[in-house]
Amino acid sequence: MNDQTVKKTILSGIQPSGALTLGSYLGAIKNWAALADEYNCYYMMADMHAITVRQNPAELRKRTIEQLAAYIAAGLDPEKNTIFIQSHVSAHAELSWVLSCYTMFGELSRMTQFKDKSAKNADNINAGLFTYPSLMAADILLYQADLVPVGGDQKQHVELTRDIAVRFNGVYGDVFKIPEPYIPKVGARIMSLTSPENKMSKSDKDPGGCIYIMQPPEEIMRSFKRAVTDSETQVRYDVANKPGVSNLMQIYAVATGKSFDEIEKEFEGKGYGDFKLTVGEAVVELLRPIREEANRLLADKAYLESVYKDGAARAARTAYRTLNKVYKKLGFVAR
Ligand code: ATP
Ligand code: LTN
Repeated sequence: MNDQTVKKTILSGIQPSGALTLGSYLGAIKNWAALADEYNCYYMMADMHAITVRQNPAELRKRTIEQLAAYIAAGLDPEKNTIFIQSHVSAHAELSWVLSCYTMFGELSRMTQFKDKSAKNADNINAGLFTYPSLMAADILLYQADLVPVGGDQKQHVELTRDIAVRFNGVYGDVFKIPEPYIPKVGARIMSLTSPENKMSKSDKDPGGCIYIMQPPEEIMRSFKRAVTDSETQVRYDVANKPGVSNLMQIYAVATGKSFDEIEKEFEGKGYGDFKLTVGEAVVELLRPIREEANRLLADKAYLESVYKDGAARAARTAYRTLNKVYKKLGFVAR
């Protein structure tokens, strides 16, 4: 038996719609690197998803490559993981169309991300923003993924993918593997440092609330010093009453591996000033090697190009196998 038949498959992706944040690192990427030996892994730069919101073309191109460098710098070995750019494997667009015919208007209307993004982009509520989950389902189902490692905000999309796959299989037999979301216990929802009731998000209009993977240490420290806390002085995990402090505790816990109990003890009797500095320093040290390695890789464009070309060729082999099967089941005449 070869690897493909023994190992389970993983697929995930991130849209190059902005600089990568600490949220996407802790919620998603950090967990990916550890899975390479156990699973057959596919990770992509979801550039096709990114254009559901208007992008500057030069920026999009640049960010896609920066995201690739960050993936590798965060520990994704291109020899062990298939890393590719979504638009390079046209099977994604093709299966997306098919699946949009098996996705219901009502289902898409219930997606919280669609509701949030329509509110934020009221002048551009385009059809792609609405059918975004059908493309995401295509991404996942093309590779017959067993697991989809994402942050908590993407759970609803993975659940819809399952519903679409079950519906399709119900009509045509066992075509798709039914995937499961894989969400970290801690770090699945990192909040903004300035408005801890909102998710830290790369397209956030308030950059002070966000920490970026590639940000210099001084800026990271400045953002942590300004982080919103509350009028008490006690470091205690209580999301409902102390959202700012609980968010900082969550960040510190994932950065250091400490439990909430240990953190509460560590800062007993100390003020928030000390606490914010310590969390900031832990994040600086967590991100430092990633930033340095990403910058080193970005100076070697030929290497990065070889990674995404090789990735797309490998991904396409699997993707077209599934797409051909789907077309046959649907009754399309073979090309
Ligand atoms: P955008 O603002 O463009 O919607 P985003 O910053 O919300 O982007 P995504 O590209 O949507 O980030 O997410 C990339 C991955 O990181 C997804 O798996 C997502 O669930 C996860 N993720 C994003 N933000 C966070 C966060 N604040 N906490 C934990 N996980 C997150
Ligand atoms: N929608 C995801 C990005 C994404 C994705 C995927 C994640 C696109 N396709 C397939 C997992 C599997 C987001 O992070 N906003």
